[in-house]
Amino acid sequence: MKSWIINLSVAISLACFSIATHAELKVADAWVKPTVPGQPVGAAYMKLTADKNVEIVALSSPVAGKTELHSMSMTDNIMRMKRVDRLALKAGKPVELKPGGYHIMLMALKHQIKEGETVAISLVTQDESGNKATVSIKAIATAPPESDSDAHMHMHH
Ligand SMILES: [Cu+2]
Repeated sequence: MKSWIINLSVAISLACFSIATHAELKVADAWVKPTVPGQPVGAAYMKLTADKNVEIVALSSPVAGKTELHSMSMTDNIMRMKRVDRLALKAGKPVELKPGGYHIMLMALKHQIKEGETVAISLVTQDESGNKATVSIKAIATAPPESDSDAHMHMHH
């Protein structure tokens, strides 16, 4: 019992130490759209909140040959995706990656992403003094939330 208490206090002080010295990136509601067999690309979505100004400068996932950040916009009724090299996250300001907007594109998929599967994604952030940190995310493959995506997109046509 005594050693358990000591271990706990060590863990707490380590946690405080890391908050004091590194930018923290909060990730919420990470999910991936399940794919059909043979589908070459998939997309991941999540809410990101950084505690200080950082940029996402690199991404990777073991399920994809290439992982990129994309933006999406509607021009002349056509959805266009553009690669975003660096995505800026302002301190305390949540950025939502969602269908029809920013998304993480999983390219050259190595296998089908089935509903219920957990997909690992790593983000590399860089703060204003150039310090890099890697954030590991577990995104769940699940059908898109009712309120999103296709329903909204179709309304623009
Ligand atoms: Cu894309």
